[in-house]
Amino acid sequence: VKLLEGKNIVIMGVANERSIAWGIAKSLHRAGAQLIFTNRQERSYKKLSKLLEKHNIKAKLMVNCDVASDESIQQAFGQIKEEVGVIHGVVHSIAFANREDLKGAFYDTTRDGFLLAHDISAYSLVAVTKAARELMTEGGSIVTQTYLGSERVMRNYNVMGVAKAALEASVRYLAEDVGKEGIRVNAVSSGPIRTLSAKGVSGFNDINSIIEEKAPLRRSVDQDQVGDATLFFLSDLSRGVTGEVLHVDSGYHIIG
Ligand code: 0WD
Repeated sequence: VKLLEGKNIVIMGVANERSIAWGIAKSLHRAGAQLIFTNRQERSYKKLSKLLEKHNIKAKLMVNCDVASDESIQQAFGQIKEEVGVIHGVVHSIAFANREDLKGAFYDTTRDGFLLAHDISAYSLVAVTKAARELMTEGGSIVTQTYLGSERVMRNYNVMGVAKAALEASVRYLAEDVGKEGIRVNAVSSGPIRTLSAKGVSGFNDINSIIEEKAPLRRSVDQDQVGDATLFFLSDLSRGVTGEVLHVDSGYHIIG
């Protein structure tokens, strides 16, 4: 069965082949979805175009969107409405913090660094949900990407852990807002994966080897596993689930 046949899904946050959003794109494509991509940078747009060509995937639409700007979000979803019409899902796979805020003491985080991390990594989901719901006239599903640093202190993750806590709480409040419209909002909490963003977190490679040693499944997580879990949330299989955070981390979070 093709779980997403005839569904229009917006994917935000493919920077390159390693991006979690790219693993998700492949899963959704296999499930028959029509994909709409948003990119912030010209560089990401070029990389994505090459990736799509290489994997023989045709995007329904590619639009520019910088979630730091309300105007850019408005414009992106306006263009999607004009060219595609109804959408059934959004994948939010976006986060940012200054590199100097991802090491050392959390109390050294500057006011600006704190606000920036929360703006791009948490508020963006709120703004995107507001814009996307208008196009979800047949109901829909919104899925974001979070990390265990929201629940526990992970060394160096610092301000991003606090932003992810805000993101997860936002998932719950948004789920309540849009539930009556038949729209669900959920998060996947992935184990560490080597991506461009992960490189910004000091000592990231050590976390990865701890997963391989301590997690019940004794192996690290990859983009395809996150892709399939995200597919579950976007499909009807999860129709009874909203406001949830699903750990796709080889079970690491249950270990004391
Ligand atoms: O271990 C990991 N890699 C984990 C990542 C574990 C658990 C969760 N996550 C989360 C991240 O926190 C993030 O929310 O998954 C999401 C995706 O992360 P990723 O796949 O690791 O990161 P990456 O491949 O670097 O993509 C991040 C993208 C940016 O790439 P570019 O080069 O275009 O800046 O986030 C997007 C962007 O595509 N992004 C923005 N998009 C729109 N507007 C913005 C922005 N202002 N800032 C960053």
